[in-house]
Parts: sequence; structure tokens; C-alpha cells
Amino acid sequence: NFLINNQGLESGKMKMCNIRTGLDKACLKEAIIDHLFYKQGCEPEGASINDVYLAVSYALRDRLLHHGLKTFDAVLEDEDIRLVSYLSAEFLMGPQLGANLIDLNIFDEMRQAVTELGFDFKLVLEQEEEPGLGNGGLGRLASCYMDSLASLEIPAIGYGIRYEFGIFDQEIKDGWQVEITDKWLRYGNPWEIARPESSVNVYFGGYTEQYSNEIGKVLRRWVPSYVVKGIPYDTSEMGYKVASCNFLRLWKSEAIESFDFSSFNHGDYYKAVMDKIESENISKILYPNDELYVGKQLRLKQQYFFSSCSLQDMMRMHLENQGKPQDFHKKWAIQLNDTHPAISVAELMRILLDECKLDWKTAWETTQQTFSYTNHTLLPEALEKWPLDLFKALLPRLLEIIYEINYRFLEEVKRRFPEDNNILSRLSLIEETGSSYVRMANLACVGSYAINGVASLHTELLKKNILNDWVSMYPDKFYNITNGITPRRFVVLSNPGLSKLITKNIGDTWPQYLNELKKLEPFAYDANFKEQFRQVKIENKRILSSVIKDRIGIVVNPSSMFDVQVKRIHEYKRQHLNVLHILTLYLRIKSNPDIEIQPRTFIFWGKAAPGYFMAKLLIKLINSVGNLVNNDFDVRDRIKVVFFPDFNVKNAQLIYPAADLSEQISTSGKEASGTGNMKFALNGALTIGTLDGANIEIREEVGYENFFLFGLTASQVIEVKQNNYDPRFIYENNMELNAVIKFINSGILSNGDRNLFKPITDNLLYGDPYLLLADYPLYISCQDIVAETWKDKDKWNTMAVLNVARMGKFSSDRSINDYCENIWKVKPFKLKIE
Ligand code: B1H
Repeated sequence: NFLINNQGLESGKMKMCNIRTGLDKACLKEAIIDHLFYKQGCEPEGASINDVYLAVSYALRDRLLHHGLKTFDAVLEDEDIRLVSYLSAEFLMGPQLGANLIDLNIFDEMRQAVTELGFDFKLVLEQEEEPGLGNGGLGRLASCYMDSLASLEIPAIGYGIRYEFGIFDQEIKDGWQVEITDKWLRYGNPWEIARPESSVNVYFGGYTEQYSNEIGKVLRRWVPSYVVKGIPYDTSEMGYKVASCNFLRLWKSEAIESFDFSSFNHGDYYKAVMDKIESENISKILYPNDELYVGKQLRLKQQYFFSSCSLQDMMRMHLENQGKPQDFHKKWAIQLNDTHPAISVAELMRILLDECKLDWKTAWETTQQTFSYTNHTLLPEALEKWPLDLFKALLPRLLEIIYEINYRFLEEVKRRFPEDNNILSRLSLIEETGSSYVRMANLACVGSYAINGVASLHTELLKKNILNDWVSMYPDKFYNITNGITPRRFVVLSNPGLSKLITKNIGDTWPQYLNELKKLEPFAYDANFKEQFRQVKIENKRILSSVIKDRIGIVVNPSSMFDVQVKRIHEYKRQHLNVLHILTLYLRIKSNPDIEIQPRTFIFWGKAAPGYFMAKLLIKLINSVGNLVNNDFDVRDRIKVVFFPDFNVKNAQLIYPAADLSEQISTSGKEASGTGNMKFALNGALTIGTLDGANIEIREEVGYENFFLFGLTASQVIEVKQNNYDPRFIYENNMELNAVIKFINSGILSNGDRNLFKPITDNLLYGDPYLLLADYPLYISCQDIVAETWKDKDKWNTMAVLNVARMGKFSSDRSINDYCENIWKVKPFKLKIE
């Protein structure tokens, strides 16, 4: 502590300022100046925006660290505290600076400090390159949960991989997606701290053998052919307006220094260097295939690498604090975010058996009380199963353990269902259908005490279909925990206008207790409030419009309806159904240019997996439609189509606040939950959607009359498919649809090429697995109702306000509370800090 002239107070007054922890403007300025000097090697006068961004971030990191160190000092030692460990191959964190300022409640202080130092605070915020360490919803959910865990003061660590290259950056060239490497670390990452002293070794390859220990006990051990080092990098995860702070620990892979001496000694310099490169490759890049399993060896290495590193780390902390190995589950509740870390079940067994020397029964009891598993998808193409040969070559000891788990488990199944051989083969951890595979979902199910889906319908369908046998076996393991989103990032930070309006009317505790938004209900009928609400929305739309103009040169009208679909491009999400609607409107205009059409701006935003041909063709189609519609004289700007490149968290924060209509139009039964749907509604967009995922619960909450519902239900989808669904019949009998499909193949969209989009239309006409044509008439009439409703702005705003007021359930705080109470059985730890 030292004395400085606190310029934030009355002049001349002196105040104690702690350069590490002080939160007022004067302390922040001092801290920034210090970091500019010590870390960036410059004075404020010579600093670039990036220097300032880094210095500001370091100053903030110091403050977070102060909270984080105190939190973990307290909780690791306290044997009554069970910590949550969230294992996830993806964390889509988004920019950290703004979010941390909100959590510490010093956004304005920092803005003033930076401004007074002579810099543009907005530019400083924009300077941050976000860590794109996730594909989409699953990764973003993990980050929302980290935010809620911290805000609810649940001691927790998130574990994952520090990918050197995250999800690719997307550019659009001539209407096609082009992938650009995401070099997010190029200017440094001020938020992380490397902890090389906590590195661990991970084995790969080789063989296993039997040996006798000192007292003659026969044991097994793994003799690997190579070893990789995992180095942890920690990022603080501060809670909102609380003292405690958690962290995210991401592993980077490196070569161990000593291992290749033999190669060196034999003069095989090349091999030694190659091994080093191979080790480093493990954490090199995030696989960009959302919901598509591709059996790549490197991916299995990644999964085992981060599972093993994380478990070794937890076990080390547990033992260092005098815990017994068999009490591991009392210290740690481990959540498996999908099957990507499911190998952890076998890895914990390996550690307990081979390293802690527990007997099988004790080790298995401990393991089964440690894990719980979240399933995120019903799509069969996302189910992970590893070819047995691959598995065996890479992880021989793990396979041995999986065999033993399987043997004992199947004995139990036989006792329960003595007559049923089929259930045995369905529940087996090993699939034997010609080739053999290890089934990761089965491993997760057998090793976990709780299994959950991510929305009511999803959980019901899981229980009814893909996990049905597991329900027969373990009926009490199943839970539903509907997803949620953090209102701190997705309202307070990204929609300051709406936040201020809400706070002015109902006070400032709603970001922590989102159900308080209910108090807004009466304002849905208050003309004055609604006018302010409308102003906020229009201002957000102006901001987005100017970004659209700057980045892609399209001028859009902020008073048109912003009709938005942002999510990964996937056939089941049906971006092409949206396109069919746009073309329907276009053809209506072409056949009668004076027809009354409510002005709309259609906005698409989303990435396609680089190897997903249909998804990439869909992007081309959207851009081609945009090109046509945006430049057609007859349209007279009544409809515009925008494909905004590079959807990420930073861009997402611009879009949700500016939307009027949220497109949630997946085929019923396909979208496990969706979380974008929640972000839109919470920011006052109305939803047009199917009865799928969390849409169902959103509609229940906001009221049927405030939601535009259309489409077949999940059970109707099954029924239609079973009854010889014939999309061509619909095509031939619906005139508008018929004209639209013909138009797509007319060549007008594609410089005369009538074949370019044929893969899309053929897929619809011959098969239509996602039932676009079956839902088309329902979708179009629902969109017509949307347009009618839009005409009555007063009604629309009432509906929008009611949406905001009734979205409290979808705070990720509620989801995390559900996990705490029902699954993890953990309680908050309230850190006191001066
Ligand atoms: C979701 C994935 C996913 N479900 C495999 N499954 C991946 C599967 O790289 N991979 O191998 C990546 C992602 N992602 C999404 O999870 C669901 O589609 C959404 O409906 C859900 O809201 C989200 C969070 O639960």
C-alpha cells in the first residue's frame, strides 16, 4: 500500500491505494501505468492500443487473482467442501475484459481511468481477440456454467484444452465460406497464467505387463512407447458481485525433455524432433465439426490427454490435502460435458488401481460416485465410438480396464435380464458389428451416478430412445436439467440500454435473481415504458446496421423487422426453410410489385464445418439469394438478406440485442436444447419456432400467445416418416413451394448454372430427411401471422416486454442450482474478503 493523490476524490485528499487490489479510478490508473511500464516497456505517451489493452487486462487479472488465490487456499483444505470439476473439450469464453469489469462492478471506473489516460475505451475493448475454443452451443454452455458457478459461489474448476488454434475465422468469398486459421494467441493472452510447476505426464502406446510389488502382490502396469507433458494455463473466472473466484485450467501439450535421449544418443536426431512435434500437435487445434463424429486418432489423443491431466491434477490436490484415494468422490464432483471426456471413467480407475493401489471394488465404488454425464444430442452421427484397434494401440491399459468394467457390468445385466441377450449386446461397452468399437456413451453411463439431458423434451426422448436400455438398468440415474445462459454477459454487458431501463424500473438485483424480471410484467401495458423499450431496440438495431454497413457494405433499414437466424449451419437447423420463405416473399413481389409487404431484414450468421458440403452450399445459396433480392428494383428495399461472416461471441453480443424475430425452426426432436433461443427472447425478440428443445419451455414461460408456433411435433415427425413420407406430393400440390423450388434451379441465382443448388433441392424432393416440405405450408402461414402482428407495433412491443419479463427460468444460475441440488450435492462457500 502506498499513498497517492486520488484524483477520483476531492482534490488534495490523500488515500491509501493498493496497486494490486484497489478498485477506484485512481488505483486503476496507477496500476495501468505500472503494467505499461513493467510488462509492455512503455510510458502512456508511447503506448499503442494493444499495449493499453494488455496493461488494463493485467491490472484486472491482478485483482481477480487476489480473489482466486484466497478462494482456493480456503476450499482445498476444508475437508467438508466438495468441489465441482467441469470437464469439457470446449469452452467458448468470449472476450474477457468487459465481462470481468462487470463482475467486479468497476466498468465505469475503468472506463474513466482509461479515458483520463487519454485512450478510447471502446477501442481498448474491441482490441481483445476472443479465445474461440469451442464450436457452438456446447462450448458456450460450458462458459455460461463457469460464470454461474462463480457467481453462485460454488468452488469449481473448469478443465479443458488450450488449443493453439481455436474455431476457424470465417470469410465469405464470392458467396462461399473460406476458413482462416484462428491465431488468437498472436498478440499474447493477458488473462492466463502458465503453471509449469504443476505439469503432469501422460502415457501413450506401448504395452501392459504383470509384476509383483515389494510384498509380492501381483499388479499390472503400463509401459508406454511415448510420454507427453501437459502444462496447465489458468484463467480466473470471477463471480458477479461476490468475493470468491474460480478458475479455468486449460492444458497445453509439450514434449518431455528427457524422454528422447535414447533417440539422440543413437544419433536419431530426426526422430527426436518429430516426437517433439507430435507431442505438441495434441493441443494444436480444435476439431471444427459440430455434432459430427469423425474417428481421428488425434482427437482420441486430445480426449485422453486432457482427461488424464485433469484427473492427475485433482488427485494431486486431494492427496496433498491429506485426502485418501478412496475418498476422492467426497472432494470432487466431476461433470462430463458430453462423451468427449468420457475416457475419464477408465482413467480414474487406472489411477486408483495402478497408482493408488486400491482394490477393484473400492476403486469402482469411488469412480461411480465421482462422475455425472450430460448428453447433448440425439443425432446418431454425433455418437462417439472408437475403433478397437486404434484404441488398443494408443491406450492399451485403458482398454484392459474397460474390458474388466464391461465384464463385471454385463454379469450384472445378465442377473437382471437373464432371458434377454439383445439387451446385453446393446448395453455392452464394446460394439461388435463386423468391426469392433468402444462406445463412449456407454462408458459414460456405466461410470456415472447421474445422467442428464439438456431440456425436457430432450431428456424424454433420450429415455425413450437411445438410452432406453439404461433406463431399464438404472432408472434412478436420470435427470433433466434445462440449459441456461448467463444474464451478465448476454444482457448486462451486451445490452446496456435494456439493462439500464430494467434497473431504473425494478432495481439492480435482477442479474443475480433473474426471476425478478417478473416485476416488469405490468410495464408491458405501460405506454411510456414501452416507448423507452422501443427506443432501446431501435438504437441497438442502428448499431448493428452500421456494423453491417462497415463490414459488408450492405445498407439496411433499422426500422425494418430484423428477422435473425444465428447458429451453426446444419441441415437439421433448417436454414434452408428460412430461405424458402424469403424466396416465397420475393416471388410474391415479382408477381405483384405493389403487394403490401412488411419491410424485413433477414440476417444469417453461422459457420459450416469445413467438410460439410451441404452446409457450405447452403451458405452459397443464402448469399446468392441476398445478391438477387438486395439489388432487385421491384423489391424496393422491402426485403434485404444479409449473411454476416464470422459468428463468434463478440459478434453475438451485437446481434441478440438487435433482433426482433428469432428463428428457431429445427425439425422437432433434433435440437437438444438450443441456447441462442434463450439469448434472443431475453433481449426482447419474439420467437418463431417449432416444438423442439428448449423452445417448448420458453413458450410455456412466455405464454402461448407471445410465441409464434408452427410445425410438426416430434412424434408427428416420426409418424410422417413411418407413413411413406412423399415430399414430391407436397411439391406438386403447393403452388408457391413449387415455384420457389423451380426458381432455385432456374439459374437466375447462379449465373445460369441450373445444377449448382441441385444437391439441396434434390435432397428435399427425394427424401427430405428433415421434413422441410412437410413444414413449409405451416411455416409460411405462421410467417404471415408474424408480419400481421408486426404491423401493430404496440402489440408487438407488449409481447416483447412480456418475453423479457418471463425469461427468468433460463438464467444459467437456475441450471447450476439444479445441478448443485440434484446431482452434485454441493453448497456455496461464501468467501469473506476485506
Ligand atoms: C450440441 C454438440 C456437439 N450437442 C460434438 N452436441 C462436437 C457434439 O466437436 N464435436 O465432436 C461438438 C458439439 N453440441 C449442442 O449443445 C446442441 O446441439 C444444442 O441443442 C444445445 O443447446 C447445446 C448445449 O447443450
